[in-house]
Amino acid sequence: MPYDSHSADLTRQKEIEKIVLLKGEQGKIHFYEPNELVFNTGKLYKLIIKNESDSKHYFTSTLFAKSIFTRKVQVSLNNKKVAEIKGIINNVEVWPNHQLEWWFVPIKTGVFKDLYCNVKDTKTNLSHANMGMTGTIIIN
Ligand SMILES: [Cu+2]
Repeated sequence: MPYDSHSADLTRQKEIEKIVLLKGEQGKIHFYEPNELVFNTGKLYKLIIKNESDSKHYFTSTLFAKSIFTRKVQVSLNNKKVAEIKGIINNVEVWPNHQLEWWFVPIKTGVFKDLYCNVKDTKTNLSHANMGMTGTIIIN
């Protein structure tokens, strides 16, 4: 129980759900859908990062990670919670046909164009970012 029952805990408000899909095909293309995500400061978000492709992918944005307060990253398997990771998260990696939830509250505004995936494509030897897997995160 909190000592001060009147304190406002921004991480306990009703969450706003957003989904970003990790898509593509080895040797052809890799991308985020959508490749632009918009959030507002002070709101609690549940960002579902879902891999619907045949490769593993990173969701990496250092500027974004520095502009949010992470409540938890939750991992589920067959719709059953199997893990919660708490603390400062800098990036996450998701394997094919799996997903995770990143629960966070944006605390700093900005336009962050450093979202990318640095996994190497097994057929072209290019990074996924070089094949199109980049994006922008906007915090208003
Ligand atoms: Cu990737």
